[in-house]
Amino acid sequence: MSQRYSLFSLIRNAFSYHENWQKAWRQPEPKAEYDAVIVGGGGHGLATAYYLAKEHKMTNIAVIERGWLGGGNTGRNTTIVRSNYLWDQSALLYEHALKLWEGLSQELNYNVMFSQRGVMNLAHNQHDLRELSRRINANRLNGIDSELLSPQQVKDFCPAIDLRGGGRYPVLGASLQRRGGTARHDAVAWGYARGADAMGVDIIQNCPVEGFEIEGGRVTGVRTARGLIKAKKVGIVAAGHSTVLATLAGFRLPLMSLPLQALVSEPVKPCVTCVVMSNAVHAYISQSDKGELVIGAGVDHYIGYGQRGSIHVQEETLAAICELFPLFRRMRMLRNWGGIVDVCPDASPIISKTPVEGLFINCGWGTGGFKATPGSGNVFAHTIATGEPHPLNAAFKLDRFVSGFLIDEHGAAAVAH
Ligand code: FAD
Ligand code: PYC
Repeated sequence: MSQRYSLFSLIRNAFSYHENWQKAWRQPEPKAEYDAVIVGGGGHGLATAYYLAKEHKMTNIAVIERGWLGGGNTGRNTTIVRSNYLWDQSALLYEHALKLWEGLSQELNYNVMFSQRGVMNLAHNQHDLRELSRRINANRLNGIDSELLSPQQVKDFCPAIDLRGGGRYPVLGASLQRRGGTARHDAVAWGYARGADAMGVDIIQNCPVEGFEIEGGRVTGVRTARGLIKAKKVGIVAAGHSTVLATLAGFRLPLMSLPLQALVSEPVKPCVTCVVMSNAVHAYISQSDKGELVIGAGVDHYIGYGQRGSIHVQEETLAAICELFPLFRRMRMLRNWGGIVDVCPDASPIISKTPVEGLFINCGWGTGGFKATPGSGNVFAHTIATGEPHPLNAAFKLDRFVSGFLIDEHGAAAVAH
């Protein structure tokens, strides 16, 4: 804990009902012009601003958020972090992120509660086993920790599981990434926001971007609900609304915006001490520090911007969870919610220049971008600052959908979509 938040200030603030609690970031009026504007104040946008300021010394910049920081998918996700992706390009990008996660609380001087409790992906049939083995081998060739567990090792690692899987989903094994785990989603947004603000970045909330100023094929600013803001460079990081913003800038993206749901139970004593995911049953589970079971589903298969989904998807997810964890059959669910995930045809992100000079885009993380937050912000900042991709995001260009060099990560995405 920093001196700013010393024990004395905590006690003083507790007795003054937090009246004098120091603000974690300023609420500045937007300037008329910035060197760069980031559209979207989720984790990725805030991380981008942080690394632009820290590593590229670009401090005359702003993050423009239409709602509140982290109010999009950052604050709605189930916080699973891992790097066990199949192809080299993705594995290296997600592993870059995982390494940054490992030092993030220290880097930001803000506890993001990163907990490396291990992530298991279950196999329920021979095909699952072969696919997991292939991915584990690929991970190990990239120096990423990944191991294959027998059913008994699965049971030892997560005693709450019933290996019979209700007869429908017998557990034949699992992959395990021990360095994977969970983090506190809000804290990630707040930590990056506080860090960026301290270096002079303006964070402007309640300010939707409604259009782009483009002159001679080059972006010169953004039109917002609070007026025109000029900018030499603009980065769009607006998960759930990437296609909406691209349309405003005059180009199209190969994305579908789909609802993705999650729900939490009443809190109980610690009983699931790792993350368990299963592609086949379209469900995954972990336990929050408050004790709630955090359960997620696959996507709802229709395009929607409602930030909610269908009841039958929750029912199927819970049925599967009860088959794998019969001891949870009497648990009550507290609440559910949805986010809008922008899914690419190859289940990999786009971190790229766009057809508009000076306009960059970071999108298409689909169901799995939270884990990438630090790495994504880091390489996107490089792309914006230098005008060229970082070696780790060079393969994630928009033109791969023209060249055909797709990076198919449907299996590793591990959430049905
Ligand atoms: P966001 O946090 O959505 O930020 C984008 C911001 O852009 C929003 O705040 C939005 O308000 C803003 N914006 C949009 N339009 C405009 C505009 N016109 N002007 C200004 N601002 C605008 N990933 C994992 O790795 N692990 C998981 O366990 C996981 N679980 C998930 C569970 C659910 C239920 C959901 C919905 C997603 C999950 N994800 C997970 C995916 C993950 O949440 C996202 O990929 C990631 O959070 C995207 O971060 P972001 O910062 O790009 O987006
Ligand atoms: O990408 O690991 C993931 C994930 C888990 C839940 C949703 N996405």
